[in-house]
Amino acid sequence: MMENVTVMREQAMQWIKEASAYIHDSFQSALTIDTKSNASDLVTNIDQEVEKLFINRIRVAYPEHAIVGEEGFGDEIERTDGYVWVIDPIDGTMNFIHQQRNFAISLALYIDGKGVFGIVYDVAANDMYYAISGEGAYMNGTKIARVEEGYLEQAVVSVNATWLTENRRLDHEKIAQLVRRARGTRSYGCAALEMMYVVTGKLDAYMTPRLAPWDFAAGAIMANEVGVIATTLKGEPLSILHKSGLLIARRGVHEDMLTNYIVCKE
Ligand code: 2AM
Ligand code: CA
Ligand code: CA
Ligand code: CA
Repeated sequence: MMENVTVMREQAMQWIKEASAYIHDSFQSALTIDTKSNASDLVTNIDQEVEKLFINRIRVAYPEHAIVGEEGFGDEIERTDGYVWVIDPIDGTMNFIHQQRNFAISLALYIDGKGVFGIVYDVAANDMYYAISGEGAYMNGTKIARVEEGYLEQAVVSVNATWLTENRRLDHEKIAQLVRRARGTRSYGCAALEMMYVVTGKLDAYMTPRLAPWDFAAGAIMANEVGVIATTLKGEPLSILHKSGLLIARRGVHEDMLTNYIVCKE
């Protein structure tokens, strides 16, 4: 089984390289841009084509596996039984469109609801992050060190600026207090990469009010391998069946933010 997992992970990385080459080529041609739930919820033809590329590859290699992808070309699942691939073909679509950087491919395999491996690929920087459950996490082939406990006063926290205005889900005045106490704040607009920055110690925490399984499925496996805590904003475990908020942080910072600053209104 372990051998099999390694083969599958290597195969998935090949598909990611293929998808990356396709995305790089797309920089030469015009994008078709549409909106989804609101004016800043964007999708391009490349998001859709890259998702189809992964689904085609997985269907040929593993026809019996389920696939959950953001753009809807995969399967709808209600249970986590068996093999489930969870894919975000382009995480950070707004960055992809406006900046051609700070976006990623996120791909994970779960078996019976448990993370087996997760891969996040920073397409513009050519950084490959992956973890196999129980075997550690790697960045560009080098093992990532365990992330130690920390303190909010020394923490760089990634938050979205919209949180500082009136917010339906969180108490924005508490978030303002958090921002004042932290050493600094950043905002990158790519959930999978922000998770990788916490996993590699470049950020100490990242919080966001609403993500989908394809945003955090790979990152959660990476976090687990280095001792970083990833939960919902209520401190509950993440599930590949449900959308939820996300708080990912090193020990100490996670507990402090959860108990003192994150007051969920719903
Ligand atoms: P996406 O680019 O794949 O949609 C910043 O917006 C981060 O939040 C990105 O990782 C983005 O993923 C994610 N996100 C999740 N749900 C979103 C939504 N409804 N609109 C915009 N971004 C969303
Ligand atoms: Ca999207
Ligand atoms: Ca996403
Ligand atoms: Ca996406």
